[in-house]
Amino acid sequence: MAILDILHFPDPRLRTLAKPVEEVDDDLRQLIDDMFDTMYQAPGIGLAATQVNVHRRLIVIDVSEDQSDPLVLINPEIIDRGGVESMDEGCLSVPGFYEKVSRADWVQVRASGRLGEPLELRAEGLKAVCIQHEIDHLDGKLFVDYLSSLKRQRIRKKLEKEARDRPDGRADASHKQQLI
Ligand code: K1U
Ligand code: ZN
Repeated sequence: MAILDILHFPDPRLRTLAKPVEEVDDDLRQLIDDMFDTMYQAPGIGLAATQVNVHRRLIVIDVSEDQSDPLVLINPEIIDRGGVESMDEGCLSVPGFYEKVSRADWVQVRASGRLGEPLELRAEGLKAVCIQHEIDHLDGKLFVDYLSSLKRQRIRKKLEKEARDRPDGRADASHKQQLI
């Protein structure tokens, strides 16, 4: 079990456009397992590779209450969407802040699964919102980008202060990029 460090807003590495996964191999499956461990421990309902400083198109999700519905999406693409849903969103990269964001209420997604097998699925409600939130991460986008610049600025200032005050100074860690 490995718990990975999660990047925090406004770390510029969160703005990286992730590259497609080219090979689904044991190294990638180890990363997937580590991402699930990290997400469940946080706790959270989703995690994008971008958030753990791996700039490949990979997300993990589990919106169940008992860790019974893990979903791995490699190179996910939304091929259709509809409806409008407005719900409070949080983000493990923006700890402590929850704000309403408007998104599609259902999505049809094409991706590959943990073994590299092709997948197509329709998700609704919280799962659909979470998939959109995680794909945004792969495109370097954060839920705070949907808020007013005033709100975004306030959040940025609070998190910058918290990072400064933290003894490990984690937000100042090296800006080295990690690609597997
Ligand atoms: O991407 C992330 O940072 C994970 C994020 C996903 C998400 C939450 C809400 C709406 C859209 C996307 C989180 O998991 S934040 C934590 C959270 O929502 C939660 C934590 C424990 C139990 C239930 C929810
Ligand atoms: Zn997030």
